[in-house]
Amino acid sequence: MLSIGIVSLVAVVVMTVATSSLNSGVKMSTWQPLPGDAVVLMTMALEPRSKLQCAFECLSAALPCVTFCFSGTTSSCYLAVELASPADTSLHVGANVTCYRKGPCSSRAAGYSDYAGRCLKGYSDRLSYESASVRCSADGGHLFHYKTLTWDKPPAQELVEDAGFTAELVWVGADDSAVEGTWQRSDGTTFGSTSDLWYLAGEPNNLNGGEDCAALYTSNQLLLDLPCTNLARFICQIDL
Ligand SMILES: [Ca+2]
Ligand SMILES: [Ca+2]
Repeated sequence: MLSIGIVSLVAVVVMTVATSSLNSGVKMSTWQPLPGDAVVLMTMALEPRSKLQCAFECLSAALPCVTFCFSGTTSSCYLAVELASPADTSLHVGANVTCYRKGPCSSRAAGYSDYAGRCLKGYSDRLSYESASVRCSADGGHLFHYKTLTWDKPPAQELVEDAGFTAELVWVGADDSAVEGTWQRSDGTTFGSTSDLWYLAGEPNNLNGGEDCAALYTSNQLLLDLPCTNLARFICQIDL
């Protein structure tokens, strides 16, 4: 049984558009694979290109493109729309074609991508902890809730690589401003100074009695406490 049916409703136009190099910033984490039995309507077939370039073509297409399909064997790229009720599966492009649709994060706020079930965005401007929190709130989110190494370290690693945050400290959402040594996130959850989230044994050290905000060290995805007035890049989270 073929995994994907591609239905030709309009004449398929084979494009010879030169492969664009303008696809920087397009991330596959923005896209979700369609189920294997999904049926889509192919509206345009492009010359072979990479999967990321195919995603870029979908984003920049003049026609409404919410789905693209990509063949891993031929690198063929198809721009498509999903069918609500598939009626005709007469044209199949092969079992090795996978179709992707924009994930839910793309419609929540600009620049957010799906990282394991939550929307994250790395901001490059450097702000104080409070100003960074305000920026995240304006997006309908909050500073990244870094809760467990198992669940949060892999997406953090992926995000800082995508964002190019190399060997620096970026704000995440936790502070001990209310009770020294009790670290609280904006959802009310807390963790202590002996959590394995902290960087080595010496952190948090509340240096000079004035470090109440948590930052992620992007070389190892572990936390340090810093003065909240420091200016740093930051990661915002929108919950799905
Ligand atoms: Ca402190
Ligand atoms: Ca510290």
